[in-house]
Amino acid sequence: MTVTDTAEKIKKMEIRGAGRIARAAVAALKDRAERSTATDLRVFREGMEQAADILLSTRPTAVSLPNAIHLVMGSLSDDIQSVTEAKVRFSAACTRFISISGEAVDRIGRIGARHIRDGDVVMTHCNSETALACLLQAHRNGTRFEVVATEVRPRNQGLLTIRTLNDAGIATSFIVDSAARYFMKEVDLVVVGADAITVNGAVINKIGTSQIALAAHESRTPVMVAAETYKFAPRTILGEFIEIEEREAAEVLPTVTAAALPRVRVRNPAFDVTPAGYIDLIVTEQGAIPPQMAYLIIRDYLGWEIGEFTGADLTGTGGVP
Ligand code: RI2
Repeated sequence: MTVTDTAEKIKKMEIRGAGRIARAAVAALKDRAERSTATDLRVFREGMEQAADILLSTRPTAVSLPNAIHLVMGSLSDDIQSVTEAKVRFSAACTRFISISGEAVDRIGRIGARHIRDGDVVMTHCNSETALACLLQAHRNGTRFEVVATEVRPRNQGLLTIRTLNDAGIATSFIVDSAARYFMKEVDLVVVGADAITVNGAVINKIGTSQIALAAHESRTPVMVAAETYKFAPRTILGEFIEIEEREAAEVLPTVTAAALPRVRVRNPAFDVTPAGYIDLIVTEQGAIPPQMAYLIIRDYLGWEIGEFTGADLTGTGGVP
């Protein structure tokens, strides 16, 4: 698929889920590189940078997108001599990312499944392929458990989740988002995915996650986050905030209804922030960590060091420190 088509589908959420967005963007960049007719290396690079910018501007919150793009664009290093060499290296980097990110989900599933026990009731929110990998693997291991899945207004991603669970043969209760606390007393474990994880271990995930984590905290129910290492946000080391996407009002209220209520403003944030204190465990493909260890993931596995930011504006005055 072309870069423009992929960007459009990501914006409209026809392609959604932090991991899928990253893989789709990388696949589109690979396609763009392979089709490029540029013969000049500088022109080729510029074309790829423009394509990367189009994809980066689609959705602001899931850091899997900039992390994945940063990773593959990094393969276009200064020592490259020709467009042919650039295409070969870039294509290999894209293939590698797509395959590694798929393997990461499987690995997280195997690690996360160990935290689900016979007789457990597990609550999940939204549609995370990584969180689902844990549930599906536990089911394949023969663990008998039930799931409580939320609806996930306004885009109803919960429907995708219950279809997958139903097809796998996992007993599931489907509830409206506002019933999460009501059912929490029956829940043994909450499992969710992540769109971004900050250096202090806060998890940015689908709107409503923080309310569920708060209810879980109140009833001492453990919260497990399933997230690949490339969902950790390196720039939060510098105090950069994760932008929370606010989507259009029409997702919440039909435009005609809203038009009849001129003094009402519809707010539609797509994500919220769950502080590290409400999270017990983050399962990555490198192992399960407490949220307080997020910095180590950024430093040791994501390969981003403070050195990467040389030239970045740390002063807020436009200067380089
Ligand atoms: P995986 C989704 O965002 C949800 O917030 C989900 O929990 C998260 O991405 C991670 O998904 P959206 O695209 O990468 O539905 O685990 O807004 O599939």
